[in-house]
Amino acid sequence: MRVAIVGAGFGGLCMAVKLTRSGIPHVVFEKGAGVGGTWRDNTYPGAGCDIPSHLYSYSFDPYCDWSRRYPGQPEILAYLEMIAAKHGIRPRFGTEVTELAHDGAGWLVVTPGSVERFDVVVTAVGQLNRPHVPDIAGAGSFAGDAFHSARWAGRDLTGQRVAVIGTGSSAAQLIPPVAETAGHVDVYQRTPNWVLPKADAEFAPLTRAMFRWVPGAHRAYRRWFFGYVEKTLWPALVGGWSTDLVRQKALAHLRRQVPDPGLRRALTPGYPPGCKRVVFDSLFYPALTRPNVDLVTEPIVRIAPEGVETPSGLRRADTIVYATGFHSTEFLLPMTVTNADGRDLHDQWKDGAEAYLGLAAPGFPNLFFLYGPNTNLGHNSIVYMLEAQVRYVMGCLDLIARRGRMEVTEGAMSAYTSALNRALAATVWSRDCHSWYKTADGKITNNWPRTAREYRRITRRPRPGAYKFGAGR
Ligand code: N01
Repeated sequence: MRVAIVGAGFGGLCMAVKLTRSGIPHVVFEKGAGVGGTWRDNTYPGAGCDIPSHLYSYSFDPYCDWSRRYPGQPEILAYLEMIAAKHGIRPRFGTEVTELAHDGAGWLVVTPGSVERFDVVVTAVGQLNRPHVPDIAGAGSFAGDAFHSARWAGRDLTGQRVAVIGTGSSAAQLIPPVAETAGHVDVYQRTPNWVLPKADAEFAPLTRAMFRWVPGAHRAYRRWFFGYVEKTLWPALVGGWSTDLVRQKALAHLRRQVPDPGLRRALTPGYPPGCKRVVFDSLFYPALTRPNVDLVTEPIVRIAPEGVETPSGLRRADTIVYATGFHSTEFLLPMTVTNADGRDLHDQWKDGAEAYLGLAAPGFPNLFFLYGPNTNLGHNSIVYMLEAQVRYVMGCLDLIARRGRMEVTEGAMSAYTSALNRALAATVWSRDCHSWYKTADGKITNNWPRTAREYRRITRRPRPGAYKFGAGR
């Protein structure tokens, strides 16, 4: 059996490690020049993770020597590079998969210079991999430098007048360090976010040494933290009993950090916490109170060669940073995926992507998605979800070896979707707010509505009854 993996980020590397350990031949296709996925792409100043460090490495290869409570991008990327080197994973870099097509005998994996057949394909391309740059009138006429937050490429904005469009997690992380050296920063906010404090700090040398050298310390801390996040954050961020506590905590954070009542009002959201992804940050609000930073809440009318226009006039800028998010609901694009009957997966998904357990789609045998539809978490580490998915796919490979090509049935898919939709309808994400969790029509395609532990439980092993098996692989 030969397996193709598309993507060498957290998901693709995890899959490759497990296949390597099992001796299953595989190829990792990676369009970029290195491993790391989102942690290779997002190099803006301040880039880091708002999930505690000790939850952010694989359980089978835990990193115990984190320098901080919340890991920065360079440290996460170094960890993933270490994983690839340690397990001898050598992706084909600079090789973008443009098409997956089943020809009846197997999956043809098409790249600009090659076509190769595999028995099984596992996609691991992430949900936040394609930058979204809004189509603002006049954007092309801007005379300065304009770029997306995920395409920073080492720029230094010292002394410049900077316009940052967007106030999501990326903007909240990059604005504080940029404001320290820029001449002036205008922050264009369309919708305020709920912001919770992030108690980041370097680990004291003794604490760091304990995690590194005391047997079991890291594992015990990780287990405790995981349980804490599941019990407290999950019910709060899906709209459960503790949502009001989050609101109170966020409002207290805002009061503590922003003395000006006018600015505070502008930063206070009008929708329930959790409806959009909560921002965890303790540096964002203080940055907005700096004399060289303005929060602009008026709508952007157009972009002119000299800067950004609002109804009150032109605000000059040398550089525009689009911290405007990603094409999060367009799963797998721009790849085309067709089955042996010529059916296009994106036609099947035209009303919003759906997959059984987020992992498989009817009509598309031996094709598995990591971090697929409805497997994102608003509260816990995605690494945990990815490991559950990889374990499930390994179970599927075992079934394929014994029973032949496998394809999830329409019945299993529709029963799963009905239960998922019922659970999603009860969450705060379905309420009246715009977020990257849902399509323009309001279908929630990204988030998993239950706890991470529950997801792991239901993906413990594939249920053969949910699949039909065909001849050959
Ligand atoms: O993107 P976003 P992000 N005119 O989609 C605004 C993860 N992440 O890159 O809210 C004006 O959240 C948009 O406004 P509105 C994390 O899961 C994790 O910041 O749509 N503004 C919003 O303010 C996060 O949630 C870490 O009204 C426009 C912003 O742009 C996810 O990545 C760190 C606009 C987009 O916010 C995405 O975060 C960083 C327009 N036309 C990111 N279009 C960790 O720590 C969009 N906006 C793990």
